[in-house]
Amino acid sequence: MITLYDCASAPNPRRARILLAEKGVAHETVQIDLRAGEQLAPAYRQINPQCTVPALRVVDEAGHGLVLTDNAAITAYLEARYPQPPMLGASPADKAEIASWAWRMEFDGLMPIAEALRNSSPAMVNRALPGPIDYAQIPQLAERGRQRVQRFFDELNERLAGRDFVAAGQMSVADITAVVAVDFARIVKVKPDERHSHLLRWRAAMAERQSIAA
Ligand SMILES: N[C@@H](CCC(=O)N[C@@H](CS)C(=O)NCC(=O)O)C(=O)O
Repeated sequence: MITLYDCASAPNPRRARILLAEKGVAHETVQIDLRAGEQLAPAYRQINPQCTVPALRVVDEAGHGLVLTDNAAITAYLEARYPQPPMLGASPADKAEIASWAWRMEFDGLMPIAEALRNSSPAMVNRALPGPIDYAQIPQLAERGRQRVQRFFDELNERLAGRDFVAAGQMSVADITAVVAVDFARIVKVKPDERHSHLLRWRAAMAERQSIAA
């Protein structure tokens, strides 16, 4: 049995949700209310001491369980156990290209959005980083984050000129992270505009996929 600890409004669990849907993996979902601080409460801490979502609990027929506490582990596990369709690439070169672009989508996309949001939102005072430790906001990081998100949109748009997918000519975790970042950027008021025609074409094609539309 597979259980996803999720939060419907948060970007990182959405990455795991899309991956599970792309691979057609049956699972149960438990919502963790991040706004109410449920991730920090003792019950969830026991499941994931890092106090973050997503987490994936897997229990085999013999009752042996494991808990995967971040997207990297969830992706590695699901790709190994459900190889089709491959989301990390098939050939060595494709795997390398996808790994490189997936990291860029995370580092240049998701992270600056998180920096911009977490260092400015009144609801996140002292919660500038996820996890069990409280960290104070640094307003300059919010400003830098917003600049980097704008740059991310420009770079992603350039990358998608003449391409249907971010990497290796196939749907992959690089597209998943990119879609999640582009959509979540709204929270810091950065949106693609008419200058981002390649990005908008790609996003419209992604919307046709049930995993993304859900
Ligand atoms: N490395 C983790 C990061 C997960 C993460 O940062 N999740 C956020 C939600 S998008 C979270 O749990 N935040 C809890 C908090 O803000 O206290 C992953 O990719 O799975």
